[in-house]
Amino acid sequence: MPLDQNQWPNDLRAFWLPFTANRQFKKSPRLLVSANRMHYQSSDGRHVLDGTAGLWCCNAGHNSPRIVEAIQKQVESLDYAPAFQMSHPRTFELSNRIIDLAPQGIDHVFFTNSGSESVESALKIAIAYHRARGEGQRTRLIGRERGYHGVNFGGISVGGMVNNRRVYGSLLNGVDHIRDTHIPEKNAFSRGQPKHGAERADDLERLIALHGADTIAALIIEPVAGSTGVLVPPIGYLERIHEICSKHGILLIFDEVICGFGRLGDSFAANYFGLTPDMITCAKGLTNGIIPMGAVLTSSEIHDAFMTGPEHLIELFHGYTYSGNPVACAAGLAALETYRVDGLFERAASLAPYWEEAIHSMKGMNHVIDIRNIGLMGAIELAPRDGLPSQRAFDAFLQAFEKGLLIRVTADVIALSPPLIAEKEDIDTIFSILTEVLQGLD
Ligand code: PXG
Repeated sequence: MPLDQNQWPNDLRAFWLPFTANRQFKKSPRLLVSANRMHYQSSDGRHVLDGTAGLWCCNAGHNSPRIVEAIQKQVESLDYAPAFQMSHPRTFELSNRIIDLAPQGIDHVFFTNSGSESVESALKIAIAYHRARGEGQRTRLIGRERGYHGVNFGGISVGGMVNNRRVYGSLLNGVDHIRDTHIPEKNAFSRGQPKHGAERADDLERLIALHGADTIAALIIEPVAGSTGVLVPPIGYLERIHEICSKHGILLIFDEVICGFGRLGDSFAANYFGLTPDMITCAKGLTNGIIPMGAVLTSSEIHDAFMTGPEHLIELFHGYTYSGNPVACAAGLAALETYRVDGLFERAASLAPYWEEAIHSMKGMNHVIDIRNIGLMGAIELAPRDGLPSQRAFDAFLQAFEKGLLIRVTADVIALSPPLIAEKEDIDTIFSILTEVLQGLD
């Protein structure tokens, strides 16, 4: 049903939309008014297939009844409990459920409210950890070019997406970046992990030689880079990164805000790739995107390094008012239960080959210069228009939405990440709409 006239906002001026072309948007707003499973309904009454799980977060689809009910029940019994020097039972329950899903050796959970906060928390914990064990000179943080780690100062400092950094001054000092793993001249149209590029991990050795390992606290990377346009790690790359970090006592942080909770067909990318980092940052799918919540998962070694000194003193001077909010915890518990009962991680794994076939069937279409995929995520990269980067993909986004499909675009890359409840027919619909869009795109 189209939106009732009385519900339509009469003035769009006050709201400043995040990461949005505000003036274009306000000329022709795109409003979603309800959702169910794989579909949104737009304010003009159209059904829109969700090709992106919201913003990579609604892994169990929309308005999942178990999660909705859990939130309703929780808010009726305990709305809020102070997060400092107090807690409530659900924080412990949820931490244990998360740890059950994490690789062996990851045993502790620190709650935040977003991916950006998870990243800030992990970076601070890394520096404080080294200090706690007498290596206070290890303060340097390393990220990777084209990395996305949220929008706070730590995250944009270790991040490597130019537009997110360049107007914000000098950022954190003592940060450096290894090269990204994008090698289109060798790897274009790879299915799953590309063959070439494991040696890009050795770029970390270059920075170690430059700065000295004993000044470096941590390396943070996305196991699969999401926001920059789905860059899948070359075969052997992550293993080499893990080995170099271990050799030099550098903490390895996997930023799994996108990969976590089933996107690759396993609980975490760490499990998928069979590697245990020192910390994992997550958010999004933790509550199926319904209530903001994030977390940093750490090894016992990191956690235990702080558990010294007099017992009445605070060990880590860090936390948020809403760390472990009861309603968020209820949403998280219900989301994890839904993933388990409905077998959604396994479902993603079993759909991945179909997904791969479907996305690679777009090869040869108008403007397509690369296609990348892993698990239930993928990207179709378009050649940019001369002198007008991003415009062609943005047009594709607008046209897809008109035709009833929600996609994400970043520069000239179309990124896709449907909810893990997708049926094969949904996947077919995604690519038949995209085919129509690309055929008509100049
Ligand atoms: N780390 C990673 C790896 C992310 O992908 C964040 C941190 C920050 O999370 P918050 O919750 O603070 O937004 C993210 C977020 C997109 C898109 O379409 C990606 C994100 C957010 C919004 C859009 O690529 N990733």
